[in-house]
Amino acid sequence: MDCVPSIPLSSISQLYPLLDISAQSVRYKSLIENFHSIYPNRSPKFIARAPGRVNLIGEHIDYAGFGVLPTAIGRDILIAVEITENDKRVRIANVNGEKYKPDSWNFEGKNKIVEIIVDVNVSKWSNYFKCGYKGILQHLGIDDPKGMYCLVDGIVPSASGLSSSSAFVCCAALATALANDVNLTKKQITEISIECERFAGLNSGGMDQTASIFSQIEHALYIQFFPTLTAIPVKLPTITPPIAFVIANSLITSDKVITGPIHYNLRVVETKLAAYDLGKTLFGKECEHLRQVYDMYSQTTEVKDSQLEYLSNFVDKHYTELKKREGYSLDELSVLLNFSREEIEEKFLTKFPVQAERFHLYKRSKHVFDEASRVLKFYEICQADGKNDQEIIKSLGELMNQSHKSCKELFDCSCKELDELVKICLEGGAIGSRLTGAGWGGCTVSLIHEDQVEKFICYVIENYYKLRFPLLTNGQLKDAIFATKPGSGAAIVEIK
Ligand code: NG1
Ligand code: MG
Repeated sequence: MDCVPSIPLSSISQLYPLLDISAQSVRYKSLIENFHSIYPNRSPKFIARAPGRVNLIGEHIDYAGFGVLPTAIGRDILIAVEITENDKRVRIANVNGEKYKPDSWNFEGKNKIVEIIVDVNVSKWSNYFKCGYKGILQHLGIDDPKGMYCLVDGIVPSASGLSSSSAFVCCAALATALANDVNLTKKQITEISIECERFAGLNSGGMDQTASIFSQIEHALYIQFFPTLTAIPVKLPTITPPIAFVIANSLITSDKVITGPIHYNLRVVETKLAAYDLGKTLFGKECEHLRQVYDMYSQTTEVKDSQLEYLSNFVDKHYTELKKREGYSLDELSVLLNFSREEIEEKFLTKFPVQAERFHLYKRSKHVFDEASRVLKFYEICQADGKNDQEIIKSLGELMNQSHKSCKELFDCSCKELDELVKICLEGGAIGSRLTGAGWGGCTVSLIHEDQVEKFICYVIENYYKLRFPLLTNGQLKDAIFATKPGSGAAIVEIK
């Protein structure tokens, strides 16, 4: 079920609510002024906006096919756009022109669309725009696109697990669709954005793009990928005192496109290898991802509640019996899966480059089943009425803590600074704290009573930032640690 009605994009005010920009009107105004000075005699026709997200729970399980629970944050990407009929050139500039240099390219015919290439080896900021642009043109077979003048203003911290990349891809897709006057539903825009962000070299799941497009103010989003993409808004529990989420950046940057072969893309492959092994072992069938293993198992049992737990226990038993809790070399995998080394490379390791000495099937699959089960519990707690407030917040916090432990110990996607930051956050009064996003650096998210946010932030500044990054200015500190409320998803601002 698509829980948002399929309205054509032309009904933009229904699909992408026209923003109340009063809170940020200075930023919008200055974007327009900047536009005029960068592109003299031109005026933007609209501003597309797409937010970053913070994942509350459900890490590294979207690409394994399991549901996740993020929420949009207030920090977003804006793209001011003017359209021209005179040529098919795209010009893109950034308000932070020092750091992000202008770029432009020509559309040279439908068959050459692949050449609007996103060169993975050159880590260029405009690549993400090209992903969204190329995705829309390719998907719709547009061979006569409009020319575009674009100016970008992004305030989602980059390389920190808050999804600046997906916000940018979604925003570019939205801007391109609108500039070319095409009718697309939210679900279509999301699916195209998911698909086309992979042009940038990461075999990513779909959580970030869905959160950026579908989020609703004051709600988290329960996103499922099977049997089809759905996004259900989830009201977070209203308790006394109210709860808040604080994002704290470890300030260790992790550029996943660069480290993809040893981190992100490798994890995707490890979960797929585990799915293949478990599918064969349990049902004699080839499974593509762990969700498929779960679905097959569901069909064989009446017990609906504890299926993930069963599978989690099964991987314990299975890899203990095989004496393979510590992973497989390529040669050992070839024995396990009954493929030659070449077949394994061909089937699992070529689509996106991967480098590894050992492949951890046990630890990754165990994390995925346990984390999927934590997401369901988190979602259920949010929906349950009448529970004692203290009990609710304690259970949510506990699930977040377990999630971090599992990311650290089973999924190996934390780092020492993130672990230290989580520890400090808990000492500073957080009820739950965990890394958010892909990890290996980037941000943590902490659950906290709203009335303690200020004290909490001071504690973390004293004990993390002042010690590790003593030279940070107050402005930089405000960017590094801040409270966030579930914000709204992508939107369009018409400029009259
Ligand atoms: P971040 O860290 O925000 O880029 C990435 C993936 C998600 C998800 C998380 C881990 C992309 C675009 N996003 O998020 O799909 O797998 O890691 O849960 O690669
Ligand atoms: Mg990203």
